Amino acid sequence: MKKVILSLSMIAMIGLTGCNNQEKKQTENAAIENSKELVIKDVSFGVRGNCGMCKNTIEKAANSVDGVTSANWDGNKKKIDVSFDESKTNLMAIHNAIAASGYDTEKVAGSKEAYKNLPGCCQYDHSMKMNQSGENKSDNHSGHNH
Ligand SMILES: [Cu+2]
Repeated sequence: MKKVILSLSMIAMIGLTGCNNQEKKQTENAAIENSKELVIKDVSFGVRGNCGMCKNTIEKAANSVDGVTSANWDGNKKKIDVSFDESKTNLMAIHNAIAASGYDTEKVAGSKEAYKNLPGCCQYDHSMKMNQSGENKSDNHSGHNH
């Protein structure tokens, strides 16, 4: 009986130490995806854009890549979360597809031709900051981790 209580409290402790739960969540999601016997990889990277129409265009471009299972562009953070089957495509193919639709990504500059054909409201500022997640920067919560 003591042993059971001991191991239970250990499990509880392991659970509580996960304060940095963002990363943990992602690995949990990946584990769920993997159980479908697909090699699904989750990535996110910066993509410039303005509005809901941009969101449609960007996500459509990403989804047009064979092997992409989901794409979600965040207009506030200027970044996209993409899940894709690693056996079917790769990260650069997704960058290239989005760039071809006229949008700058972190790695590939958007097609100028496609950009010219975007609606006026979508002609985003090329100096716009991308990927404003604060994930890899100290985001002024200096001193405490959460
Ligand atoms: Cu737009």
